[in-house]
Amino acid sequence: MHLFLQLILLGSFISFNNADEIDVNGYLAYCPCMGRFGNQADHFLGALAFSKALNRTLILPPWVEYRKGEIRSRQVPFDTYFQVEPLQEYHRVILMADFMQRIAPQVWPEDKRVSFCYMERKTLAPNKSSKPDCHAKDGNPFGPFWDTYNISFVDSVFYSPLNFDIHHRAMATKWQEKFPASEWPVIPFTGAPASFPVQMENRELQRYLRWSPIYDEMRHTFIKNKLPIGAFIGLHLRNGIDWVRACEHVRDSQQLFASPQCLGYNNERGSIYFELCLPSKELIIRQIKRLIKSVKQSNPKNEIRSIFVAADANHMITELNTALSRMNVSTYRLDNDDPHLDLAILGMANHFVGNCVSSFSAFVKRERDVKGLPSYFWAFPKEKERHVRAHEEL
Ligand code: GFB
Repeated sequence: MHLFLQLILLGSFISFNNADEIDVNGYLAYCPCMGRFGNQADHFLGALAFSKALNRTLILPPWVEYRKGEIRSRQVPFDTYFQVEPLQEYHRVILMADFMQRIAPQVWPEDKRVSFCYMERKTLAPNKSSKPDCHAKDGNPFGPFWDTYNISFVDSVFYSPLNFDIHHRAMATKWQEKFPASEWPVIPFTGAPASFPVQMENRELQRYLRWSPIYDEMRHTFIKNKLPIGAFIGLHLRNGIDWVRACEHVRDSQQLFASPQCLGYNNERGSIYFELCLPSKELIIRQIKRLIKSVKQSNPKNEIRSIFVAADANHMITELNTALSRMNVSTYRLDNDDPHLDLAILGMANHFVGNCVSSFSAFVKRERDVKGLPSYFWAFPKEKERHVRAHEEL
């Protein structure tokens, strides 16, 4: 009898000699193969919700990172940035390295490793077999990701027409019926079993993503040692060349990337416009000055003393310092590029202004929503509309 089936007959969880527990409800693995951190984080929340709905343990993938000049992606263990325990309050999870070392040898023999994709993916290698396949390891980051754990696949499954929207149409039951754990102890997806941007229903799962002790400590140290005592505003400026190019798509879209976070998932709060994606320097300075003044009025005992800027290209330090010198507010940034520390600090600011279109900003917004901290977006609502509304209110 298949080992996994035997385990199911014995009970839901089986303890082995070394007390490793096998989840007879099965496991779910995936490659965070699309985009950089913000995209992967959106996908992670969806994958977490999906694995809970299917009642399978989620194998926590490493974060996939790209370094300049390197042709293969780097895989950074999940717990470098986030704690594992808080996630367990929501659902069963296990680090991928732990799963491969302790569980895989018992439930996932090499000749049973079958990759899952929606439909056939074309191979990048011209000489490979023409049999329909997921080609789960073709290209970067796909190959380097699975290679990190010495995983190869012997076959493929196409799961079309099933999808990942477990909030509708009894989707989880359909997955369970079609791919029972007794037959499929591990489902390894070629990409994330989730949508981008994150589904509205899954946004609040952010509460289970808590910074690792090292990042938590680094952010506290930065705020304590580098920023003046008093309230600070965190800014996210997304203005690198990739972003400038991406913003050209605004013209022919209703939404772009993370924009539902301010426009609403059904454009309830309007359609996208250019400044929402790429605000001008003048608009940024205008909006910051307005925010500093409004905090001074609403909270005179805790005035803004400094600005912390996170950016992928231009931090605008000189421009901001010049513009804000009369208000006695100074501007700071990290000495060395560290996107995760940027995010962690932005999560603690008294106020935050982010880019509505960016999934990097979206991460901060969700973390702050969970904590009840205020956030705003560049150029939102549209300046003209705001003036009209202010006029109407007079
Ligand atoms: O995180 P991400 O998917 O956000 O990708 P967007 C942007 C990456 O740029 C981050 C760097 O993961 C960081 O590596 N980056 C952005 C930053 N902002 C900062 C910052 O403030 N500080 C630091 N240190 N690094 C979209 C993608 O990026 O960009 C799309 O979602 C597409 O897939 C598009 O590639 C052009 O959502 O902002």
